[in-house]
Amino acid sequence: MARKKSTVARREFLKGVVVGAGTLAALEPLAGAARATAEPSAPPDAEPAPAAEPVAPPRSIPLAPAIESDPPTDADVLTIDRSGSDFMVDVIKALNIEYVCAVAGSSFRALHESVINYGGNKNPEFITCCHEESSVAMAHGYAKIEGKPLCIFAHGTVGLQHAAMALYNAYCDRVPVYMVIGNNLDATMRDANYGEWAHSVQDAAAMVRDYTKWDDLPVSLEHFAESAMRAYKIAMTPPMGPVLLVADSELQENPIRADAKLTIPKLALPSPPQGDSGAVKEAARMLVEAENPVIVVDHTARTQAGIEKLVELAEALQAPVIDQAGRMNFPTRHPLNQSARRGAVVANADVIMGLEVMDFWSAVNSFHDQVHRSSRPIMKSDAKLISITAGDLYTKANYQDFYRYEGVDLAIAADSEATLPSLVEETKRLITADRKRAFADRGAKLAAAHQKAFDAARTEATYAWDASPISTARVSAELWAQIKDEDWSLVSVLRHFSWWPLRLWPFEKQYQYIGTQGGGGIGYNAPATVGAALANRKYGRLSVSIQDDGDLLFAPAVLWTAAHHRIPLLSVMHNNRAYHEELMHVQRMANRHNRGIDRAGIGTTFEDPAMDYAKIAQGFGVYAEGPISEPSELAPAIARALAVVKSGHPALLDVVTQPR
Ligand SMILES: Cc1ncc(C[n+]2csc(CCOP(=O)(O)OP(=O)(O)O)c2C)c(N)n1
Ligand SMILES: [Mg+2]
Repeated sequence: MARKKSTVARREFLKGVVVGAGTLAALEPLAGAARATAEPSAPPDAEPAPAAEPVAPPRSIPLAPAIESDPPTDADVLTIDRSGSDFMVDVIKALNIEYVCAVAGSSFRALHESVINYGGNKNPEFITCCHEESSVAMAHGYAKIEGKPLCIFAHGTVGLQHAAMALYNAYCDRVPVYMVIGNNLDATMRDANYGEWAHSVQDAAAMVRDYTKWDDLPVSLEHFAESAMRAYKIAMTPPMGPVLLVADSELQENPIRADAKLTIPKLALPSPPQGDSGAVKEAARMLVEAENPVIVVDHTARTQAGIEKLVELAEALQAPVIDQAGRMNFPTRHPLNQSARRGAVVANADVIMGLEVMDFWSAVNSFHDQVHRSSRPIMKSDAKLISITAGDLYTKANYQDFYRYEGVDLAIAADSEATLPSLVEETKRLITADRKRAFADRGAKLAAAHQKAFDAARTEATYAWDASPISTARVSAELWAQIKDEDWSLVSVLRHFSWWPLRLWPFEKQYQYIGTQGGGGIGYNAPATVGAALANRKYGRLSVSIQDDGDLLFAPAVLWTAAHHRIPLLSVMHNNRAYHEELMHVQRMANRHNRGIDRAGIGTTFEDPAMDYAKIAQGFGVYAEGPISEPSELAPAIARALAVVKSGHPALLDVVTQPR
């Protein structure tokens, strides 16, 4: 068999790729993360590539003639020096993407190989995943810490099908996820031996288009570069969301055309929309004149600066803040944090302002799940409502994640965090000495109420302190006792855990809490916590997670990903040996139908045999202990597991717990 050998060295190729001047400068991560340099790179053992010379204004240099322009021969061509996938990796590098999470799939085999060899497996580094749902949920958790996406590669058919629910979670959670999928579009180029017919699709993105913000199918490398920039920009513009690029296999694998003028265009992330100045003034006037204003927050703060601006606003007004906990928004032990007193505070309010609240209706109404479902307002009938949300700028129709319509008095279609500075300024400008005195009185009462609610929560936490299985409050307290002096980051969902940490620990920093699944899809927590821990690793933060058993069972092999890639994470299991939430639903139905709850465990509990999560985790190479059912055994086990985590590895404690 004859073999063709390209004569064009990679350094020649690199000369042909010029990153748009200013591309990197525009890529400030939202969470204030350090920026990596992202220049077109060569494999570690290759001669260093010459720096691309920026030429202004055209940002492309024609490639040197390549062997691919020679007349075709009958010989089998086995090697090429420059594939489209190399250029795609340059584009991904220009986006400052640190990691690619993927289950290997031949429809993106060229991209895979280009990342690990051509790209030197650094920025991005390939993270081996065992389920595409885990790849995406890892990206979801990572983005909520880092404020920017990592990349996911997947098969365009079966891989995307596995990834779909995790994409939906990220979509509902307004989180940027950047996905590149492989596909073989040209039917005549599909190799049946590799299953390329069943793994090919006309319109790969169709199945997730309802819950992705944008997708594209670029047909040339130039097109890929433009679409890659556009996708990043769309994903990162509030309301943020997942985006999808289809990288056709031929485009990945074929040699770069000799006449291609490859350019990586500039990327400037749009500054998020601020509220109209007149509307912001009106909102400030309503808040300052109100006797009892309330601020409701949810997906509000993206950065530490956002948290601080919110604190400034609440303090200027001495107004209570109700946190619906979609993000880390407001310090939990701040005297104005009245999240535990929502009913009382909302009932007393004359002005209620929602900042990036996904479900404003539920903030001001109660809903009752009885035979005849009913609801009623919990606010005064003449209370005025203000809403500031980028959600008003973007809604799709099919999936109903936009919640019930709430009629508000003043709706500002803008990003809350970006609007807060002008709102704070206007508010402060309007506050007179008289109002300040009234606000101080209000603040003192709220501070006393906060302390009272906190004391009540502490008392509640002592109930069943010595119970076995262990109470969730005890698990929370034992964990806190050993992490409180560390730079900790709690990366898990807390809804099934009676929210104990949020009720008792002092959360202050953006990365200390990252909200929920978004779409409520179980199977999010385990991989999202690994992704968040991956983001935390370079800052030396201690990542801790409360891990529900049912959630872990969806795709437990993400534990191996954590072990293999040395991702330090302490997972303390909330092992109630059940899909307890669903058990309660079945109990409710059994009661409603007057049949008793004895059989409600059928289909909802994990007993006979109980599962041994320590063994499961150990099987994936993770340090693990358990089952731990005695409260006295918990503290020493946490200490041992923390030592493992501090040495740079994941650890899991299987703690058998009370249901809630
Ligand atoms: C993908 C998916 N399937 C099913 C459900 C329904 N569901 C909601 S809560 C829940 C139980 C989850 O069990 P676990 O994670 O152990 O939490 P627990 O309620 O036991 O504390 C299930 C199955 C869901 N939300 N998502
Ligand atoms: Mg459970």
